[in-house]
Amino acid sequence: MKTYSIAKSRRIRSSPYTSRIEKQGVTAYTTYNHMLLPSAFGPLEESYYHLKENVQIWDVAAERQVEISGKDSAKLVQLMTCRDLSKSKVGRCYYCPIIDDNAGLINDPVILKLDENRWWISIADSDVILFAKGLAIGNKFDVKIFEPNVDILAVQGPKSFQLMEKIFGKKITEMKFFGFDYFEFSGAKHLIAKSGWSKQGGYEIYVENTKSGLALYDELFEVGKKFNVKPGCPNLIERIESALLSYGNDIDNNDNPLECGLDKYVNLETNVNFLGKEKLKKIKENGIKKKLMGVIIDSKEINVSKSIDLTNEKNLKIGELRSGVYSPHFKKVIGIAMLNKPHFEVSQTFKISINHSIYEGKVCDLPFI
Ligand code: THG
Repeated sequence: MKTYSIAKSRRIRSSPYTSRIEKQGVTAYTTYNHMLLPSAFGPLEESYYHLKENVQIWDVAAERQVEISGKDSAKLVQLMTCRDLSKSKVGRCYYCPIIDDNAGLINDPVILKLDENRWWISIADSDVILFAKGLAIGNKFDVKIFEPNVDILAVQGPKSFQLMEKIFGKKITEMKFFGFDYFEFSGAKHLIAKSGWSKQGGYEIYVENTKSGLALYDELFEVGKKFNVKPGCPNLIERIESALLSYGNDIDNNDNPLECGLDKYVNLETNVNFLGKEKLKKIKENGIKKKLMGVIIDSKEINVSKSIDLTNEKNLKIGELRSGVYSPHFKKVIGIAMLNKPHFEVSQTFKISINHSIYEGKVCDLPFI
């Protein structure tokens, strides 16, 4: 496959860590929230094994924050998500589908409750800030909405706990999954959450003080030497095996959360007010017409840069592949696909054309592992 370099410009923003990761050997970027997001440090498989056994530091500054504060902030945040946040607690993170009036997904962020009247929406790749501002203006809400200078550093992998304990002490190992607290480093307090876009465990450091953050970046690599630390980034193989969804790739505005297996984060029984609630009730009543599923394909290689049709024995389209990668664990290509009714059944078979050859595949449940 021919590859191309990315043309940098002001519109595709760098992060405070860009100069460091470029010295450390980043080999590919994608863009995310109008920002550079590293997508490879050498071969994907090497990084995959390293992540599953050691610890990596990721520049995920592209996971931007939309800060919403003010008297009506809780009302606005709730209006945007179908997850009931009425019992949410300060110091906790919540994975929340954001949907429009038609129940179409706008984003699938992590929402942090910083205070009763102050929230960070840690967004995937779409302009949530514009949607939030439009809703606030239309509803005459008393809120302040802006993108603060927050540049997340993720520390991911099984050795992340020992590494972070060495720097921040025992208290950091006692934090619960999706909890957050504040930890001091080199003259600044940093919000650190036990979260991250891998299933290998770890933390996310929401760096606001860049100077202290860069000192922390260097310290993580210094102290990390004995844990075999390496620079890394969200890993396509690991994230597909773990079924961590990627907005814009696996799911988009033409899908609703029930079609995407996000039922756990859809609360229709309580009396909170959010956009698309009536629509979602109807969808639930009538049943979904398509569903996001896993697929396993009898192939050793794939590059997914657009949807690829899945067809049945009559050559009729039964769904589309949206992400895919060769998995060293399954020794086959695995992927995330949207299957049309009635084909979203486990062990449904299909055909797919990859590089002008036809391969067989089978539908399965998510996550793979
Ligand atoms: N961390 C932060 N911001 C983010 C991401 C992140 N913004 C963009 C993107 N990732 C948002 N998407 C996701 C998708 C999945 C998860 C987090 C963010 C996730 N899910 C867990 C799971 O599926 O097992 C747990 C969810 C739960 O049960 O609450 O972690 O990674 N800051």
